[in-house]
This record gives sequence, C-alpha cells and structure tokens, in this order.
Amino acid sequence: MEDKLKAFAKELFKIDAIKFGEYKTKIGLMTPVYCDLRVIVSYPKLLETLAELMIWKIGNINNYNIICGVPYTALPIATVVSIKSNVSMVMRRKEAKDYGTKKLIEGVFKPGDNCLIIEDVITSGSSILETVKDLTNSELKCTDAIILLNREQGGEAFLKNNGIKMHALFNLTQLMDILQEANYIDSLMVQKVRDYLATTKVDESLLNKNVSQNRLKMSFEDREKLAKNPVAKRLFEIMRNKQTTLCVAADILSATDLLNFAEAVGPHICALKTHIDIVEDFNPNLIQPLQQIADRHNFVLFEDRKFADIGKTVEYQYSKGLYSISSWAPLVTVHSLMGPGVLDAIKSSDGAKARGVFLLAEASSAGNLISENYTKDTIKMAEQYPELITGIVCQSPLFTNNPGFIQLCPGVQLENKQDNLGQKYNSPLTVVLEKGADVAVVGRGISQAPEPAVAAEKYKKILWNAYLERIKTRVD
Ligand code: 6AU
Repeated sequence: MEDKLKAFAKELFKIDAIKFGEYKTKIGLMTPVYCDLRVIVSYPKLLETLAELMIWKIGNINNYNIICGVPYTALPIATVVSIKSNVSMVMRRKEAKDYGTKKLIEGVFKPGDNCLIIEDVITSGSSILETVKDLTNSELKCTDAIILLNREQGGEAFLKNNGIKMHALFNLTQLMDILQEANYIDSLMVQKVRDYLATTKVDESLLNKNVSQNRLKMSFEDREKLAKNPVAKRLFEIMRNKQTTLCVAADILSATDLLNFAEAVGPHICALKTHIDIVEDFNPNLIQPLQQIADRHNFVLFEDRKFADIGKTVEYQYSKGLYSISSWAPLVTVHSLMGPGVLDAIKSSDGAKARGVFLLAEASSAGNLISENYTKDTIKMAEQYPELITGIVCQSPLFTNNPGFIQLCPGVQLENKQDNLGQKYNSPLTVVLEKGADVAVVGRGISQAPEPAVAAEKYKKILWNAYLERIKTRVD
C-alpha cells in the first residue's frame, strides 16, 4: 500500500491536482502550493485508487454506519468510498433548499449513527467543522475525518479541539519528499514550501468564527455564560462548584423520611427532585426545613409536577392550593402536550421570581407515545422561551447546538435494567457519554440503597468523571 500511495502522489502531480506557484486559499492565505482535487472526476481510475487508499487508511471502515463528503470536492470521493466499502452515504447541502422539507442532510440515517467525514485537503479545518455542525444538529455522531492532504497549518489541532480526529493520507511535507525523490520538484521549491509552512499560521480569529458550539464538548463554566434562564445559570454554577451532576429523585412517602433523605444526600447533589403529592403526611410546615437543607447544602428544589393542562388550570396548580409549588420550588417539569399556554402560565404566575422549567421531550418508560416529531416540536417550543426554560428532559443527545439549555436524563441505575412497571434504566456512564445527559436523575438506585449517602457519593463520582471524559479533547 505504501508503494501505491507514492505512485498515487506522483499521479496527482501529473494531472495538475497539485500545483506550485502563488495561490490564494479559501480563507485568504497565500500559498506556494495548491491542491485542486476537483480535476479528479476526470480520472476515474485515480478516483478509485484514492477511495481504496482512504478505506485502507481508516482501518475498519465498518465502524461507521454512514459517510459524508464535505461539499463539493469530496462528494465524488465519498461516493466511490461508499460504493467500494458498501457503507451508505449522506449528502450535506450547503444551503437548505427554500422549498419542501428544508433538509440539510440528504439520505437515510438514524440518530446516533456514526458518520465518517471525507475531505480532500485540510488547511484550517473550518470547512470540515461546518459539515460536522450540520451533521451533529441532525443527531449524527462525528468523531473521525479521513483526508487526502493535510497542509499542516493548524487544521489537525483545530479539529482535535472540536472532538474530531484527523487521518490524512499525506502531510504536505511527506508529499513534497515523494515528489522531490521523483525529481518532479527541485530543492528550491521544497525549501520555499518548508519556509512557508514554518512561517504561516492560520489566524485563530478566522478559525474561531467557525467553531461550532456543541454543548456535549463544552464545560459547564462556558455554558453558564450562555444560559438565559436564572435557574439554569445557578445549576451550572452549583454543578461546577460541587462537582456533581446528580439529581436525586426523592420519591419518598413520609415527611420525616424525606427530610432525613435530603439531609443525607445533600452534599452530593445539585438538585433534589420531589413528587410532593405522594407525601402521605404532607403539611405546609414541611417546606421550610426542606428549604433550609437545600440552602445549607446548596442544591435546587425541583418539583416534578409534569404540568399538562390548559394554561389557567396550570396557573392554579402551580401557585395555589395545598402545595403552592411556585413559592418554594424554583424548578418544575412541564409537558409540551397542551401547547405554549402552559409555559405562559408558569411565566406569569405568582411566586418566587427566579424560576425555571424542564420541558419533557422524551420519556424513559417503555411504550410511551412520544413520537420523533413531538420531541422535535418540543425543542422548538423550548427555544421560544429561553428565559424560562432551564432545559429538556430527554433520553438522547438533542439540542447539541444550544449549550445554554441543560439535558436532564432520568431512568439511571447501576443495578437494574428495568422495573416491573415499564421504567427503563441506563447506566450513569451510558447516559452521559452516549445519551448526552448533563444532569442525571437517580431515584430508587439511591433511595433504596442500604446507605443512600454512600450510594449518592458513588453515583456523583461516576457521573462527574464521565462528564470530564466527555468534554476532554481527544488525544490519540
Ligand atoms: O430512578 P427511579 O426510576 O426510581 O426514578 C425516576 C424518577 C421518577 C420519575 O417520575 C422521573 O424520574 N422520570 C421523569 C422525570 C424526571 O420527569 C421522566 C421520565 O421520562 N422518566 C422518569 O423516570 O421520579
């Protein structure tokens, strides 16, 4: 294969795909060497060789369910790679068509499919990241890109900072060596290109313009600045200060047990989620000591009321009645089912000013009737209320381009995969690394453990390390 690679480099030179002189790159840098792979469509045998070399370089191409070429030059390359490897392809539109479905990604794929990016030349990496942004917005997973030529001008590091590992057939230096050895270029030109590589640096500000804000790769500190809802800001702050993304579900039937439980797990949690209407001996006097515990241990009280009625009724349920939720719970859950009137009701009801909503977009229970469109429309509804919405309750990495929202993921347990009433569980590692959870809700995994405080600490540590792992730049 190494010989094939060398022969291929020489062919590229012969067809003028690699030229020497004075050229301007896409982002405005002058360069003595220019690689124009557009001509390759006129040389089918070479295109075929390029595809074979890429498949060889990437190793196990069957790790990917989908491939995508960066438009436009890499589209024919990706097509041939797809045919040769039998891995299906999607196409990214540069602009969504302004009629019909407005899809940015054409082709058949499933959320979570692993997509390999294909590109001809990398200078800054910005074109690849534009494509990655659209793919991840469509819920495809992108971790690797295969490239014909790395111009060694910072693109590889820039991709790495954004979670993409680059695999290149050649560096510019290697390519120059092959061409010099074949006497296609002289030492003067080689020196000129070497000097150019040593002195040219891609302007960081040009690069940063294109950085995609993928919440899954961002720190809570950075995301806190982008949150518009005051409770989201507070949660981000608590999470990074206490180093915990654990929310416990305190589904406990007695007032005394609830207080004891809150006191025990308090040091390890960012939020305590209640179903206050299940407390058999509920009395409004329960609220004050609960608030004191929350203040002492710095966590948020979160009433999981799942409001789902017309706005006016929700206003009463939220701010009146025995529970007077808005007076003590800064956070509540809401169903999008009944429309935005519910959110308007929460926004305008009496009660404490700093309030936030987790909107339910997906559920952890088997056989739930939530459809893909319902989920998508729920996210859209949330985006209409950035000041009110703390985040989304869901089971998959949605809204990756909206780092100000928090993903809350219930159905988390180490011991069991399900209960006997349809609840489904994932492990803490899975929910953070695969499902996109920022905050994980653990109920019975902690409340029914022999020592809830010990269990809470254990979950806290696993979840926090998984978060650190997720935002870490890939170094391999
Ligand atoms: O860990 P568990 O199964 O003991 O408790 C899970 C908690 C319960 C549910 O009411 C809640 O999480 N929940 C939610 C929430 C938070 O709204 C949504 C969902 O889809 N699944 C789920 O279990 O208190």
